Amino acid sequence: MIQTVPTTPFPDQKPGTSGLRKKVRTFQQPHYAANFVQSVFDCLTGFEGQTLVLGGDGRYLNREVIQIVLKMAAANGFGRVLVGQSGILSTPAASHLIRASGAFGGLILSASHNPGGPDEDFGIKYNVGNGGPAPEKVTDAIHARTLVIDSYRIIDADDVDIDTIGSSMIGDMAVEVVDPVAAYADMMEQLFDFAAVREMIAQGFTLSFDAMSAVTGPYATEIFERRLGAPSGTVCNGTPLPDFGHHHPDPNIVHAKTLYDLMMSDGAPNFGAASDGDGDRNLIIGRHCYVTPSDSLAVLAANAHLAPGYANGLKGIARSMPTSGAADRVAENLGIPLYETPTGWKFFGNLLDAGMATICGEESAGTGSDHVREKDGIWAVLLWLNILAVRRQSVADIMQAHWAIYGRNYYARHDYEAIAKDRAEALMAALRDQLTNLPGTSNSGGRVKSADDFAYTDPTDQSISRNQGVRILFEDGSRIVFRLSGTGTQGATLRVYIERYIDQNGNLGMETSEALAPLVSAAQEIADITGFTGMDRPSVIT
Ligand code: G16
Repeated sequence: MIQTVPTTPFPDQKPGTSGLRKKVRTFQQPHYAANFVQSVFDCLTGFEGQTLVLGGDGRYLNREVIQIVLKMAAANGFGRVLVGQSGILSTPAASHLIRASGAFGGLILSASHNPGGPDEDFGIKYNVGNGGPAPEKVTDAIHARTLVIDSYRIIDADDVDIDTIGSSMIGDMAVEVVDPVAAYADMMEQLFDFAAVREMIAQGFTLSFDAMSAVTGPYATEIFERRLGAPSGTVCNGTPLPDFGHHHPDPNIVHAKTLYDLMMSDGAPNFGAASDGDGDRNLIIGRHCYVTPSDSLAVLAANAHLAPGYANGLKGIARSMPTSGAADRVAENLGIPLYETPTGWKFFGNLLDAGMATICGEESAGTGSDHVREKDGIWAVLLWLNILAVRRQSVADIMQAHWAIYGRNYYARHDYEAIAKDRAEALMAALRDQLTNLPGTSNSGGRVKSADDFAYTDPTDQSISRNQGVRILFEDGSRIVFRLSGTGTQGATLRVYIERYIDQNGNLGMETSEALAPLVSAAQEIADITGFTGMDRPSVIT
């Protein structure tokens, strides 16, 4: 029986860079999740009788919210829901399933790389029919709806068995529980030369993949161990756990420290990689050689033609503004366009749909292509493996060879976490006030050439996004970018992105911290980070 449940709005349901992310306890308030889901449905038209894809990264609250969504989808008139077995679907696999099944859209339950558990984070994200995150006009409409919602529709029914593959009905709606891995793994086999990678592994190439007790465990085990023949144990932390085993499932050198230490040790395997909570981010480390996400994008773009799925070349490369310019040089060399977008994968979706770009990437460890409309951690690992299988060089040798052609963009991101929101906003406002005065002045980083607040005009629909981060550009091509994170759930996070370019004839072998030291001082001088935040050093450097 369909029930219409009266409710009152929650004032804090504004979706961020990728959906609504809040503490689990916030989501546990009566009606909280239902209000948001109904607000999403209220902003959609024409979904009656259509298919919805549903799944999440297995974090705490995943199963409960899956049941709520199933009953609400039935009450609102969807014809069918495809749900990943046990509620599991990685973000890229959900994107693929939406596209492959011709679904109207999908709900992905995840707070991505944020920790999980009763005291940690949960999230709900709506993806549209192209498989990508809802565009800003949709998320704005959802937010507006959350502020006035007064009821939601739900079916009074028993919970559905989501652990057994097969079909059942809730009211008039079919629920199909599907294997979350198979279709995704099949797509990967189409894109990459599995035979070459299998042979490389059979000949003794070793790898270690850290699934961080998050969603990629089942995907990695199927692909790396079963289909590519890597020995069992290649995948570490391979079972998705509701609290990610107390890991912080953010694949960077701080949170994937065990992998990092292994890769820097004498007994390091040839290749190490990790992915995040929902499987869209990646970390790549060769033996004794960490690869920054910005460099990884550049190397993948320069070598993508070595994989069958990209043998015809790339149409274009897109990167988010704070991502280093390493990929720009590759695009120039290939004679293809380079697009610089604001942070947020949704900005790439339009370019991919329009056939303007093939490969996209972000400094925040996201890389992907036009095979889905999300970034894709396992995809990035497989493209690296395909390249290694063809080139038969170590990761370190590939990096050296790359810099010798293109020069090196030394790069680091300094995060100042859990700052009081008003202090962070005051810091950004003070920076914006200086924009016109900075050009021509000098500081530890050298002479400032220009300074602006990044704005982007989408070439596909001419929509404009303003205030996307303050950029300080120096005369020698170095750059500092200041931006507030859109994904934190506690106070504000200030991100300071620092980049210095050294051309092919310069010193390509410096330590990153050494290369960037003058710019780190300049960031402090320009933004008075300590004065505004009270912090004398970043919480995390990646
Ligand atoms: C999300 C978006 C990414 C974006 C990131 C930025 O990542 O999908 O495209 O780069 O947020 O995070 P922040 O605003 O904190 O810098 P994810 O992996 O959290 O979905």
